[in-house]
Amino acid sequence: MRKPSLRRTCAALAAGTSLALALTACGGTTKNDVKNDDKSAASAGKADPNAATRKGLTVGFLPKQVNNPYFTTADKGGEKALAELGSTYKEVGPSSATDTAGQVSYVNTLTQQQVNGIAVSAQDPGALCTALKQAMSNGIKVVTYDSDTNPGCRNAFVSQASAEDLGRTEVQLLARQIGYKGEIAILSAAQTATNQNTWIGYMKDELKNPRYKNVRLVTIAYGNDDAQQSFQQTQGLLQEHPDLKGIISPTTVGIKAAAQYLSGSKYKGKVRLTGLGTPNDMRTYVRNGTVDAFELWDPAALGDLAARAAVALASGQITGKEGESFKAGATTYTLGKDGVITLGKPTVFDARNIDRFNF
Ligand code: RAM
Repeated sequence: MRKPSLRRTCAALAAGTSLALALTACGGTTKNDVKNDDKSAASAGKADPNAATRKGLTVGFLPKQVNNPYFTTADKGGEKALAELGSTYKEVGPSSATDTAGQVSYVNTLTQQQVNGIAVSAQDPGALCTALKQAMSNGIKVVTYDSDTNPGCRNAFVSQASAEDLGRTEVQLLARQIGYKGEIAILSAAQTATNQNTWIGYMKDELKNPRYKNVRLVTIAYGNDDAQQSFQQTQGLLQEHPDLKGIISPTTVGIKAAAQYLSGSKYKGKVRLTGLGTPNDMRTYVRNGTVDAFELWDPAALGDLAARAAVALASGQITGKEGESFKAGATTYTLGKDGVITLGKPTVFDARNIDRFNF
């Protein structure tokens, strides 16, 4: 019997398995072979902070959700940075924040297209791991931004702010608004979202402090970063917990929907709401007294940093190890534990400063 030719075997593999797997099995077409002909630090696995910034790269942005204004702003920041660096931006992604299979297939497509870098906000920490490892083994540099995967499944994580600060300050903001007394609830995004779950972990820890002895977290609801589901979840929270005094929604989609619900209900101004929102989404609700204060970072600056980190990785200036540094615009960033790069401190918005911001 004749042995199948390598080409035919590979064609069959490509048709029957994920293309990323086929790429690895069928050497000769992988990015490693095509592009790793340089002797840069990137291919040697050692960072060279003085390596030249490579141009002509392609970085694919894969947000949790493409039709979420927060990600539109973040990814525009990435696009602008890549244009400045002489590289190319592309964006792919699902329209639902609970489509982990969709995110996996977008990673596989980017791998197949042999992009140089992927910047991804993970809907689920574990679901993307195999596909991202496949991308990395094909020479693609992977940064997570906004929402991380497991540290072994990417080169670096570009974090919006300290997760601990975000979790604790949201509890502090709400507790102050309800006079440190009463039932509170959390309206989160997807149940699997790494970023929200990390922040919620710190919120629970903050609540252990005796100063919150009269504050009780009664439940966590999930609106899946869907406006309608988040609105209905808010309505459900108030029906089930008529004594509720406050809600924390650590998602731009959730806080907007909760504010919309509260402002049209008898709870307006009585049930306090804080969390993470964009000033443009929340302006109406701050002006009409539904919301006192909430916080966020600049999403465009997060996208900008994700793009620059991907290019620094592809240029060999960093490899993802703790202690390495790279320049992003005028600022030098140093990688922390597990390859975490932190953008900075979030801004708290209230009636006094909200009109100074436009995003
Ligand atoms: C939503 C998403 C995103 C989160 C922001 C605060 O847009 O869940 O991941 O960082 O809210």
